[in-house]
Amino acid sequence: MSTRTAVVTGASSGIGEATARELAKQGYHVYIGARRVDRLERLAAEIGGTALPLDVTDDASVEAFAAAIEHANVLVNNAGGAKGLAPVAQADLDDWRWMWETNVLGTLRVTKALLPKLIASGDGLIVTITSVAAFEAYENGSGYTSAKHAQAVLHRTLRTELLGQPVRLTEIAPGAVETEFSLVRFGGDAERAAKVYEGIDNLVADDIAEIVGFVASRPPHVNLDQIIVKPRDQAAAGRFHRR
Ligand code: NJP
Repeated sequence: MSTRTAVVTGASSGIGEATARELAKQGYHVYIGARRVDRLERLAAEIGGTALPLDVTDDASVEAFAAAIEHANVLVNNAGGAKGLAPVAQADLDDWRWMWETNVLGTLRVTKALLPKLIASGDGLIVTITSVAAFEAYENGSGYTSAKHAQAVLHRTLRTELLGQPVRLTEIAPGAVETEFSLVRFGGDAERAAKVYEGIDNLVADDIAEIVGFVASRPPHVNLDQIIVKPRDQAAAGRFHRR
């Protein structure tokens, strides 16, 4: 096979959508997965990629997704997000389950399913989009920070387990990126979501996509292990300069 292929999960919006565009621009055939298939189909038509339904929380869905992908050089584990902001004392177990299922077990399911193909490609790359929340704890964020820590440890463990295999592993940990992330976190409350980004020069999805593109375009012996990227206006997970 001469065309290199990339797989991007959560490509129906935000970072995943921008990453699919960037990798297509680099000449990859891109398989894009998410639950909102109508959005994927529009993007696939634009970039000449393949839209596939994917729910990373569902074993059968991940199995069917992986079966539809013949070979894979790049996997971008991007599907994820947060639900709610609550102190541990008032933790909503359903929100926690959503975050762990999506970020942690979702990454596990998809990675496990595609690993044989990534190894067989002879030049594989796994990029996992974690978060500054994978490095820090912040108040009211324990459901998300714990899930992102766990997702990151899964990814970092693979970096050691795959030593000797032709697969690179890169963790990209963004700070604030203006996407649908906060809209999802606050259950569709657009006003509350907008406040998160108010008065800050936020990162945008393309900023992260360009970094994925840079990582993917390094020669096979160059492994960028971890990249933490925040807006200049952000010093830590909950610390911003607002105008
Ligand atoms: O958010 P958003 P981002 N199965 O909401 C998909 C991390 N991050 O681009 O299924 C399959 O625009 C969902 O698709 P759909 C964050 O944790 C962000 O910012 O159609 N896909 C959509 O395409 C996440 O890991 C920020 O609803 C599922 C995508 O995920 C990654 O960046 C900061 C799914 C989410 O797009 C991309 O998020 C940070 C499922 N079950 C880390 N559930 C930030 N934005 O500030 C969701 O530190 N998706």
